[in-house]
Amino acid sequence: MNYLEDPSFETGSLDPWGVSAGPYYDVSIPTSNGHNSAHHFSAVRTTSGDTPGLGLTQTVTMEADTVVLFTGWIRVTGSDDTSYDNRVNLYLDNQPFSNANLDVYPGQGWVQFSAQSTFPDGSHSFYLQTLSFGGPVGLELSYDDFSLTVVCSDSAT
Ligand SMILES: [Ca+2]
Repeated sequence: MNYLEDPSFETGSLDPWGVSAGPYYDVSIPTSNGHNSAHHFSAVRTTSGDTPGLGLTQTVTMEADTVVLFTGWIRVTGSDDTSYDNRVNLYLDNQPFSNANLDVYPGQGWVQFSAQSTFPDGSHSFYLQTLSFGGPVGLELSYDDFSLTVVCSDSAT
């Protein structure tokens, strides 16, 4: 079971994702060139240089204390300069996932990232942040095929 709704953006809508992009990105759901699918999330930079984080959030609800695994795909395009670092961070209720940092650069194509963390039961804010270091106007961050699944339930307590 994937705890995330619309994890592959195939509805063509941003709902139920919350997006924080400020004036720094043009956000859309393109209908082609996703990862193994048509639709994907796209954020194209409207300013150059370092930018505040691009955020995707969604509320998830756990029924018991569980260890969960997140996987997703990111692609950076829009520049021939492969030195522009884009760092992905994952948070739950503002606490970082363990092993949740990934650096992605233009020219790598779709790159998979994953991280594991423990969720207590209840409702939580899942937050995927990308920090873009340097880079020109037009640099595009694409995301697709997110998955948040239970690895094991903590039944010992
Ligand atoms: Ca997709």
